[in-house]
Amino acid sequence: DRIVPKRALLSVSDKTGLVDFARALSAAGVEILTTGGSKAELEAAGVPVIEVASVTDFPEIMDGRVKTLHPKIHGGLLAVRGEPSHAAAMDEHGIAGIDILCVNLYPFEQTVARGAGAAETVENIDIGGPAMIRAAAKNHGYVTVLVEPADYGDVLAAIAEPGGIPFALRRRLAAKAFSRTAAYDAAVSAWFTADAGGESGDFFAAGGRLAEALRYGENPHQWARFYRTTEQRSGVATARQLQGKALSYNNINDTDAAFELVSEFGDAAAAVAIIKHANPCGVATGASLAEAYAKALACDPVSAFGGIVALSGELDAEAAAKIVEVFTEVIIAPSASDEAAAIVASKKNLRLLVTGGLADPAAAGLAVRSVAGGLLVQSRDNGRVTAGDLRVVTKRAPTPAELADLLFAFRVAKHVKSNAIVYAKDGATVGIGAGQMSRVDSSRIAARKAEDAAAAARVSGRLTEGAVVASDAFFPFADGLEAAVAAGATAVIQPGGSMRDDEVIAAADAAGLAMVFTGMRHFRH
Ligand code: 93A
Repeated sequence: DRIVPKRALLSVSDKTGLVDFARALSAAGVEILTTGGSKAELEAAGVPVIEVASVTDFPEIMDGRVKTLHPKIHGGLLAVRGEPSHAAAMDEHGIAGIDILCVNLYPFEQTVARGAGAAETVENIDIGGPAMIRAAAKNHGYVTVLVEPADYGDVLAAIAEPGGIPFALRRRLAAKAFSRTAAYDAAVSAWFTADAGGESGDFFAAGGRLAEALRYGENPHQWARFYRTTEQRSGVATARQLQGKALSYNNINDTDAAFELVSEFGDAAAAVAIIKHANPCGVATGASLAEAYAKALACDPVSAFGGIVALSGELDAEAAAKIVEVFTEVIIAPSASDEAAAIVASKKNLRLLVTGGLADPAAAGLAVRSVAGGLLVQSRDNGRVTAGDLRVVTKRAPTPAELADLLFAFRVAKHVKSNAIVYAKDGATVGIGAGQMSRVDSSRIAARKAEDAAAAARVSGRLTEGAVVASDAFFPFADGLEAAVAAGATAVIQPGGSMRDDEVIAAADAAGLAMVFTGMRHFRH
């Protein structure tokens, strides 16, 4: 299944690595066909080439719009080697086989990105390139197709092996080739539909630009890709990575959760969120990022190991020094001081991402998930409860300090998988219960986590004593509230709206708790 290539066609817009690749092919005895611009580059470097125009016996015409669109090229790419009728056609029409196709396309995406006008953008829609790429990829049984310089090395290495390029490599490159032409056409289509406005509801037109092929998905046996949409939002998709290993699928998912959460607290002097498995294991506000980080870490120092840390402001040296003491996967912040970046640099693998600003929690956007055979698309949860939305339902109203913590806890709960229970005190979470099927289990877990944190910090007494508690959805029974009372909570925030609200309110009154209803639910699954 290996093939020793005899002829290659090189036609590239991005000429990175072209000369070295062509020179190595030539040295391996491969004849090189090429188009105008690529030819000029190769000839200047002294690599022997044959112009496509001399093979087709037809000049490049119409400013290059027609240069490789010719049966002598496409026949050479598509012929099934050893098939008698194909061999006869090659003989009859003087078609020689092409064994390697190396094409990267007119830079359509970059042309759009730099805001070029319509005429220039249209001229950058490559027609001949995708046609050849698709032909070569279809015929991967015989042809090797390369669509980016990153693959030049692998192909040269395979040519050097006995027997030449193996089927497995040709197949892998063909798959990549088709995903490249698909992404390219998606970009073209998105540009055409962008004028129609986002309200048309064509979700696919809004997104789907391949940003990166990831090493694997949630697990190593799953493949994964990262797509960027046209939504202009500060976050992991638009961030700049200053250092560290490539982000994994799980890193991207968790970093998104962390940054979306910390962005809720843009009004605080400083805020920090630490995320593990898409749930926060500690969130806090403070006078400085270092203080907020210490408070967030104290909530659940065990879970924070290997976590993602999001900060609401510029990463400074003091905060950076504290964060690098704990094994951390990713730090994301609006910016980082030089001193802080130098501290992070002491951990080679630790990724540092800067976004330029916080995300707007109130901004509109889309949230997408897949179901078997379909997609669920909804507007993102940009609901935000403020003090004016709250309705006091108990005899006692919350104190100003309780009120601040209630709003803080409810904003955190919005970012915790349901059923979510969040205990908070002094602008920091002290216990988080996430992702349980019953609300009372989440309540118990949150209280138990707070006990663990107290033990870890050698604090006597319960961290939940005098804390407030938030629930992402209403308490269906009084038991969830009674669990909060048992943990020592003094105030509760929840949407309300249960059939048994009266029982829940009565239980709160009996224990002297203050309770407020938000009227807004924050399920998150
Ligand atoms: O204008 S095209 O759509 N018509 C063609 O026949 C054609 N053949 C190759 N664009 C075409 N190409 C593209 O030209 C390739 O995809 C590549 O991006 C570029 C290389 O041109 P040059 O070698 O002249 O710089």
